[in-house]
Amino acid sequence: MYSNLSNFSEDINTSFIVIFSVISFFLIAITVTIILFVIKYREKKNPVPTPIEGSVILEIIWTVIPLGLVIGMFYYGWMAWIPTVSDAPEDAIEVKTTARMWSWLFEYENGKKTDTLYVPEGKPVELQMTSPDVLHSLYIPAYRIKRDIIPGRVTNIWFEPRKTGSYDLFCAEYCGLQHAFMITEVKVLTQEEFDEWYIDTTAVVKAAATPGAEGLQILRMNGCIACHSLDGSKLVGPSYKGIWGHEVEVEKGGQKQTLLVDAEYIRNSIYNPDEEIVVGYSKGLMRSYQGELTDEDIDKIIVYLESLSDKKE
Ligand SMILES: [Cu+2]
Repeated sequence: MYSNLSNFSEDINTSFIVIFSVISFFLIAITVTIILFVIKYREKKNPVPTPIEGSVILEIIWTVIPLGLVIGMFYYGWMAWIPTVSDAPEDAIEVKTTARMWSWLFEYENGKKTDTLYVPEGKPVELQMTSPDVLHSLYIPAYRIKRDIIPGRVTNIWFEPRKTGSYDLFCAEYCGLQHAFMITEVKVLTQEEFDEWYIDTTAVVKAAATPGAEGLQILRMNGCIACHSLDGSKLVGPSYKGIWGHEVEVEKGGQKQTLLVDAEYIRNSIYNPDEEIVVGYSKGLMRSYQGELTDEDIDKIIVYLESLSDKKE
């Protein structure tokens, strides 16, 4: 039962089993006692109620035993929880983690960026987490860790994966319409596999062999495709498919207008998303990427949009 997937699993599992055992015992014991008393002391057999005297010994027993039990449960919970929020070991791999509506971004010390968390087996990993928009929460159930991510603050969490494989990583704080899209994976590799993956910063260059591949990479890394599909389906925002070079009806300053989807329009939609809203979509759902995406990035995105359209520049 996932007993050794991370350095925290065993202690958290123990505290769960202790607490679950205690409450299960009392659930059964109390239920059985109620049933027995209902039968034994039913009114038909005891028409006249017997007066009950107080009992100091009983009072002490049913105060001291539950007190010991709750302190015991607290002890196991506390001892399992404290290490998860303590400082990571010095040699931990640091990964800058950004949670945003509605995707994840992991940035490594050598500048490598991914939307899946790659880590080596048996090495501590520290996630330094921030959010540019709303509250999120990083949750890796298999590792028994969860921590909130707060806009304007950096919160840390660390763990040491003990076994290679893929495990779910998702947002556990309802953060808006596409909250459920904030699911990705921790991929635990062997040290050799990880080293090989880590030094391979050529991935972007290789992808550039097909037109628009760099643009697609930028869209993925910035979480754009959580809200804008690539296949024409309608999500929170309009799809990227087949828009380039076509006309689109937008609402601008309270009036409907027809605009051409050109470089100007794309740039404005990224920098001032609420200015020209495509009819049928809502305002206020996208933040500006001014200062995050450069003009050069947008040019690369445009090359990709062209590849999704029958119209060329
Ligand atoms: Cu979220």
